[in-house]
Amino acid sequence: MNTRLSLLAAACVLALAACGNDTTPADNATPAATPSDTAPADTTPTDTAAGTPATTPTTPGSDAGTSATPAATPAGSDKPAATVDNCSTVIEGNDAMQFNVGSITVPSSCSEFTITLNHTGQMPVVAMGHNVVVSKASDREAIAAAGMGAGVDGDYVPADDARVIAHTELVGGGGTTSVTFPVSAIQGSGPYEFFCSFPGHWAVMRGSIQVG
Ligand SMILES: [Cu+2]
Repeated sequence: MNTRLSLLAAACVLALAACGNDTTPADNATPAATPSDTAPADTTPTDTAAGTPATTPTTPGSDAGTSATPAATPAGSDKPAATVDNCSTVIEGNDAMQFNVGSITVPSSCSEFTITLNHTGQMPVVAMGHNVVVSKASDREAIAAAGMGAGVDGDYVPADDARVIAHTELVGGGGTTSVTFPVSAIQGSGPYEFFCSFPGHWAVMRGSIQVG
């Protein structure tokens, strides 16, 4: 009898254990399902987040395009237009790696145009040198890449490069430089840009230049 009771007890234990085991996987299944539910939940906010910033830049971009010429939108559209006087303009570069203008409109009545750059900062040319290079917008990146080989002594401008329409010297803080070029050089199929070819600067120190 004792043996049978023991067996019965053992059977009960096994049954309970079996029941317990059945319960445990069921519990495991539930949390397993929760992460699955969470994953799609994560995907949804991601899509929403991606859609939101995409919409946001579009609005300021459209505003910039409305307030300025369409050519100003891709480069320097957040900066004011340069003041032009007597077929020339004076622009500034600073120690914060910025030009003070985002676009230059050259009067069509000018046969030549002069850009003067004042470096209003204090940093040396090797650390924060600025120049002004004029080219087609589509040539900017390639000119800057080739200009790295010219080094600071070569103004970071590739020598004898037909893509370079005009360029000033590279100057450090307190320096001034200028360049004069024929307006006909920027009357072809642009758009054209002015930029600083110092390594890294060309990505942000740039603006549009057009004949208006
Ligand atoms: Cu620069």
